[in-house]
Amino acid sequence: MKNLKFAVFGTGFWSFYQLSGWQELKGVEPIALYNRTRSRAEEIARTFNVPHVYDDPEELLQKHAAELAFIDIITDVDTHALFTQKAVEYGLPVICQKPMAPTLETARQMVAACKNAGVKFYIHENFRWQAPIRKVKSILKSGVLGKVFRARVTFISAFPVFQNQPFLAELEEFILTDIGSHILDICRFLFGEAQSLYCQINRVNPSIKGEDVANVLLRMQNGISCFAEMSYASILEKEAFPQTLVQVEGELGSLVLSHDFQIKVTTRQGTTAYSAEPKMYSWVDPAYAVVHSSIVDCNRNILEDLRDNTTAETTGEDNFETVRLVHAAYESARQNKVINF
Ligand code: 89Y
Repeated sequence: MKNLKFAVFGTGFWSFYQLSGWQELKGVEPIALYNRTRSRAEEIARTFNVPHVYDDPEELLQKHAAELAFIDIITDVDTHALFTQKAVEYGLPVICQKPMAPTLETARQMVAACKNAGVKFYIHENFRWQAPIRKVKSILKSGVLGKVFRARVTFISAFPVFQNQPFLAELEEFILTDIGSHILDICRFLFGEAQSLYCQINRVNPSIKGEDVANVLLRMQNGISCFAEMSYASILEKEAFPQTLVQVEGELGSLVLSHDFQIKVTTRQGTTAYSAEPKMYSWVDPAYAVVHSSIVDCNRNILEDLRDNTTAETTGEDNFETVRLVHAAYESARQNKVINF
């Protein structure tokens, strides 16, 4: 089987983990890196043995497009549309980090541009690929809880996230785009599409620009009432970062995903406990373990689609529905109104 060669655009904080994730998979090979600051790209190229480095994206594409199977965009959100457009011009499948775009309209244009050009478009949305979230999904699918009527998806933390990713402090729209993109995607993944939502936001930390607390109450099309709560301002006895905690109530029982990947399912017959630990690769930063580990599973799913047209879960078209929820949440918070879809 021939290796699929790819180029990476952007060699910031996440690129080390994204490239480490690719290294766990067979048949895929990074051959060129682009970064605005060349020295940083050279550093990453040395770490991963990538032969070509550029600080001009056009030059990279002119020299290598013919041998590339896809490009992987790991830049900040502001350049996602630009580089996706470049991929479209060169007819190359493209993977883009979340959040897809800074506005809903830009996201819509990106999805349409790829569709019209027949270019495969994926979003690297990895939270739904986390081991405990997959386990919750399989328990829900088993039907043991009966008809689900209520859920709570929680990401509450005081982790100093701005140390590793300082640009997050500069975002006018912070937690809903950064974490809401993941959490609302998990809500869709577990409980289906939303029919309406209502959102309230707060900014607690005075040294950042955007909101760091968000509460989103969704009514799903199947009637489930789903509360998604997020915070980077909550100092709790047990810091959970970067874990998502989940509680689900159904007519026959309940499920709780609590700290350290422990899941308990309770029915009238009693409680069953499961553990859903992430796979600990050698390169995983323990502070981000469950997230880093899920990069491999997300990449594998996309790779299968690139090779065999299997339909990846996190296509641009699918993720557009998550982007829609994020921006509807801002709209709801601005207007203090329920948004119906
Ligand atoms: O950027 C975010 C992400 O995608 O996962 C956690 C994070 O690094 C900080 O909120």
